[in-house]
Amino acid sequence: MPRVGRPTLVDSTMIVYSHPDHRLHDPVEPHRFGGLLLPPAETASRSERILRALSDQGGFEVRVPEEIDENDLLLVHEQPYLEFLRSAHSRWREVTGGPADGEAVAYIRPLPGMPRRQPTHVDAQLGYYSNDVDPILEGTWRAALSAAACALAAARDVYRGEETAVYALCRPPGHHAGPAAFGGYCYLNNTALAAAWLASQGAKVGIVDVDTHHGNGTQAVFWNRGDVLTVSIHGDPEVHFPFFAGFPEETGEGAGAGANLNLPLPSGALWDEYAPALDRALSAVDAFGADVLVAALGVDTHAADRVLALGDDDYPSIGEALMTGLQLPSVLVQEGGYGEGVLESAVPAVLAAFA
Ligand code: Q9C
Ligand code: ZN
Repeated sequence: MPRVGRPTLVDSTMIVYSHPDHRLHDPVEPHRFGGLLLPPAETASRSERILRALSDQGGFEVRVPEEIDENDLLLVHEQPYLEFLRSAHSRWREVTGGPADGEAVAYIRPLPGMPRRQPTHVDAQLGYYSNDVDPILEGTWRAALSAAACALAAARDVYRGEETAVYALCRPPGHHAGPAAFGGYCYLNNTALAAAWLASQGAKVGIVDVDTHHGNGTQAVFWNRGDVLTVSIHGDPEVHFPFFAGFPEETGEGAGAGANLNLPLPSGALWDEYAPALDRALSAVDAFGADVLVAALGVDTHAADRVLALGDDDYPSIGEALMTGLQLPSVLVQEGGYGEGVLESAVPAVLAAFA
């Protein structure tokens, strides 16, 4: 069995990958969600908030990842989707006369139940390649590439055994992006890319997704694969985004049969319900025999983000459980977390357990 390297030297600082290009994706247009017109929640300030909090806590070394090899994206995503993402904004401008700072958003989708013809018009492609109302900005592609580069750099460092745990401060986030779809603020699936790259090196990978929303994109990517275990703990999809996936009966198919575990929790769940789910997740990774952990580290489980209701004090316990519960080399990939004070307190708290 291939071994992911284990460092022999203990060092006290944790490497953080962050890329300034994330700022190129900073949507401003409000969108309608269930009757409410809301400003975007997933904005560039999120990374700045996290970086400030890490610098206040100390013990982190922030690095810019090297440029991505775009062929690595094919480990997870389909080529036509990548070409769409790269060209969508400029083609949208040509067709609509929209401004450079305009936000291209889907308004039409294929009628369900009919075979899908691959469309050529950019307005049709926006609906064909998404399941949500997320915008594509002029800089979305470069920002998404920069996030993917962070995740891949973190995976490489951990694989080489130079580090036990590396944090990829990815934004935009990734776990709702499928092989050929964006949604839920996600364009390229950073978590899946880190895991697929590690698997391509022969590692057995366990993904634990602790974002408060089901990791539907990640589940889709590995649905038929037996070399990557996907586990997600999240708010009940009967009443929470992404609604159409995240139920316990979804366990994978083909070679991936039994390699997907969904652990939904009731709305407003507290630590007393969360902790047993986390234990089950870690037992599954252990039973799978993973060589390496990829954690999809959303901190929107916090009460302020209004799906589950964890508190500030629970995040050191999440870090501790992931670290001591598994004792695996770990790639920690930032996903969601939005509310006032949530990122600032929860992210450093989880990382402290690994640092
Ligand atoms: N009330 C991530 O956490 N929901 N994505 C919008 C607003 C979209 C979450 C509804 C939630 C997407 C990465
Ligand atoms: Zn989330």
